[in-house]
Amino acid sequence: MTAHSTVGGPALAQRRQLVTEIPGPASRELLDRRQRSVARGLSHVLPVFVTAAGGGVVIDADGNSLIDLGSGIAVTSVGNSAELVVTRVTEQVASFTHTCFMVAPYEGYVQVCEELNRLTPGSHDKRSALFNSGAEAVENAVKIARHATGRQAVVVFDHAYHGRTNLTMALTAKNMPYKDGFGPFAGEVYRVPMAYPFRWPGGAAECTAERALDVITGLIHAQVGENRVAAVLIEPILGEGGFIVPPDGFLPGLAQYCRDNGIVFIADEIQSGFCRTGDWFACDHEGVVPDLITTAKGIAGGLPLAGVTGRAEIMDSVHPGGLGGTFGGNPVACAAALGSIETMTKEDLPAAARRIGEIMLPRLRMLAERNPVIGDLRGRGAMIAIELVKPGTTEPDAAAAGKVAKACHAAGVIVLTCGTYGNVLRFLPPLVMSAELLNEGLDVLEEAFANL
Ligand code: PLZ
Repeated sequence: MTAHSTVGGPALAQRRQLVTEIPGPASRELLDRRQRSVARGLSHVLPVFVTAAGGGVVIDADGNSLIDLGSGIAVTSVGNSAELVVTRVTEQVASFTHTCFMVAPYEGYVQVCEELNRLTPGSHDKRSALFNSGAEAVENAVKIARHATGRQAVVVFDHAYHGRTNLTMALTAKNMPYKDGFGPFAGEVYRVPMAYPFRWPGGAAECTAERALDVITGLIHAQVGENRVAAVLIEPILGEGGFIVPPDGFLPGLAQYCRDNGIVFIADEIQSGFCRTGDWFACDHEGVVPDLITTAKGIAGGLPLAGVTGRAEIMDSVHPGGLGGTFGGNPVACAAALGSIETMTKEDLPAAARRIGEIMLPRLRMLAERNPVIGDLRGRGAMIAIELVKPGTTEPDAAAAGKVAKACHAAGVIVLTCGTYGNVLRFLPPLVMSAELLNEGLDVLEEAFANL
């Protein structure tokens, strides 16, 4: 990618440039208006207001150009305002904006479903349904699994994140800020331990697929009953929970357990999907074929769209009219998805994600060697994180993560935190980001650690 590429966005110079402090006067004025008009429950990571974004940079109201290592939480994988997204959306918005697929259907919806059926793991007969948000997709996956099995229980994991609606709050593990004071939550949700190597009792070496599966299946047997379980729902690499990568063999073993017990295995690939981890889907890494898969975020280059894709017999167990919504699979969002998928294919973004990982991992490894506050480095492709702890322990150090993130923001690099304890720094660059820009972002990160 050249310095002024149009791939992944308008011809914005792909560079970091600060012309004011962060936030500058224009952003400060907008922050003030925001405070007086927007509900307090909505927080923000960065104190700047955006006026443009393209490729791997975000421009703020004061003209600062920031390096984006967050992609709007794993959404703009094809870059902001990617060329094919812009052309397809522009054409679509000029021809028609909405009919409601349940009223009068259109080809774009069908095309997106065809693409989802083709790209998601497994060559079996599939069907898809489209929705507006990740949470809505997860809710519908659970509805479908319950309908197909005639069972009610749903098994989820420690550190899981699945959304903020009532059912998905119940599926999400972390109380603050997602659940506190928002109950009562939906029933028939059972939580089991996650195969989290860094925090496994006895240490990472003890965290084998076999042991973790023993614990989990034992709990399901004792506390729920296999025959009552409609679905096991898991993020193949946990996102909000801290970019937790389970040991090899864990996901295949879990999928096999589900097959053996008539349980629908649902992979929530809302954060890990669409090229992010170096494959089209994180499940592909070990050849895992979920029964249902939820997608959103990266699917449509920033427009709101989500999907549930799965085995035809499970998806089609639902009666006509049992699924839907006014806006789900909106034609403009579908056009954006088709533009995104075409970009991912043409630019080979799974390979781009692997290249990003190959740049980040060795540099972060060296950073971890110099900084004992980094207790763990993990992830795959362009979904990489470091977990910060009190040196020599596993005690989370959220304050250090916050300080490093703040220092990066002040220096013009967008980084995000995550994790149940808020002590994980995660990196999710747009997959079209140039090596130079990525390396500059990492320089700033290293400086932030040096000043910690
Ligand atoms: N499943 C795996 O990562 C969204 C949440 C940001 P929606 N993650 C970002 C926040 O604080 O609200 C997510 C996810 C996984 C489901 C969801 C939910 O997707 O599109 O935010 O509803």
